[in-house]
Amino acid sequence: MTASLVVLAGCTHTKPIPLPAQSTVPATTGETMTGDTVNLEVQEAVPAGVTLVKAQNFQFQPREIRVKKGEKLVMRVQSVDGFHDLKIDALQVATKPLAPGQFEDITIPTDQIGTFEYYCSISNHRARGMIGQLIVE
Ligand SMILES: [Cu+2]
Repeated sequence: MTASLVVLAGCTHTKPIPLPAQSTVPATTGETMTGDTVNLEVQEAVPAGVTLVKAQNFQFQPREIRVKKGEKLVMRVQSVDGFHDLKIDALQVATKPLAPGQFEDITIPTDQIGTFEYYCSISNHRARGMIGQLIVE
């Protein structure tokens, strides 16, 4: 009995001063976070200097890319749905076949002025509209 009283006494001695019942700090926790500000951006950030080219059934986005001669051009070819690739025969560049969601960065030589067709070489995709133009000017 005596021992417990001593312990309680010790406790009360070191007990922190209770906060006043009326706190002046507004209780905002949870109150200002109810708005639905969910970021629906699904795309990964494309690094600066990289041109995103989306490949889907059955088109490329964009269908036309213009660059100045000698300008650095890296195309990030990303499949949105289905299997696709991107080839430019005249410049001897190509990606591997890309599964949905996959991408590949390819560096395009731009030392030649001209219009170069890019296309998807998978199945009959080219005939179905998977073509675009790279214009180096
Ligand atoms: Cu394709």
